[in-house]
Amino acid sequence: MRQYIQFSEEVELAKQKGKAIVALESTIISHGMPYPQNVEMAKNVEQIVRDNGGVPATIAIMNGEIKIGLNDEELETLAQESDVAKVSRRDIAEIIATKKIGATTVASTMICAQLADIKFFVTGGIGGVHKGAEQTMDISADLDELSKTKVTVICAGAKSILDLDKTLEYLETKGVPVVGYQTDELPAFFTRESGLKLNTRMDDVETIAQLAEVHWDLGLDSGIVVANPVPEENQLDPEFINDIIDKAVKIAEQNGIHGKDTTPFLLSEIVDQTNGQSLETNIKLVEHNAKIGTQIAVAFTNLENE
Ligand code: PSU
Ligand code: MN
Repeated sequence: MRQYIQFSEEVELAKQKGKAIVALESTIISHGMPYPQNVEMAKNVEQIVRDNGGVPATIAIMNGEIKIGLNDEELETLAQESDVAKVSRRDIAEIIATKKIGATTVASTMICAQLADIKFFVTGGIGGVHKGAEQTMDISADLDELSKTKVTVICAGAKSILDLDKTLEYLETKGVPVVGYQTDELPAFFTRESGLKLNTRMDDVETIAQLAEVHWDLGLDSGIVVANPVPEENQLDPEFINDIIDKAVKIAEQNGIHGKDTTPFLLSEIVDQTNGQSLETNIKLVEHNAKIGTQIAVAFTNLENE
């Protein structure tokens, strides 16, 4: 078989040394945030992973290869170029075969991480069941991926651009553990609470690492979601942001936005409508996820070496 995976030097070295590697996605860079905040965020988050004892592996598709770990030039390309494809499971083969540039979503980053034997992945928010899914059938491929790919995803829950209730129901049906980190509720990305109680709460990173070890030891071959609420001082007022989200959802409907364009459209509409306030919160929560996610990955590596 052809070789499809290309490790950066930093990640290659980390693999040899058995260090905790943390995967990071690139759709958040290319389609989730504006330039130049997107590339600044990407670099900061990588540094936070290093500062917490891990090694960052930002993932993207370039030159017919899956890149595990990117250099500054590659990050800039993803942040600036307008023709970067948004790559989910469906698109991986096409973008590799045609040698286009692709930014990976949660679903495809999980796939690439598993191929590269990386078990922990930090992002902002996961995709989910969209509002009105009864009509549109718009359910993110992220959820199905979580049901069958062995990667723990550390996020700040999911945005209330989604139907969070149905998103949790879907994950329950698929047998995906959703762990609240120091919270009883599913965090709603910009806000710490959604009103939706979680089945599982854990207050320290070691216990989460143990859960992951047991889950995978037993051959329960799914992903795991760790929901880590945005820090108190960075959260937005729920009424303020939910109002804006509702408007954004309506505008998307009126403009016939659908398929893979929906989430990026809503994200950029929300940044505009909040005059960038949502962007600041978004960056802070990813940074916080990087810290906690790396601590979990390091705890897991320590367990493996016991
Ligand atoms: N949610 C966010 N920010 C993001 C995304 C989701 O708050 O950047 C991105 C992630 O890459 C996620 C993708 O995997 O959007 C989901 O897209 P869709 O809803 O089309 O599956
Ligand atoms: Mn969708």
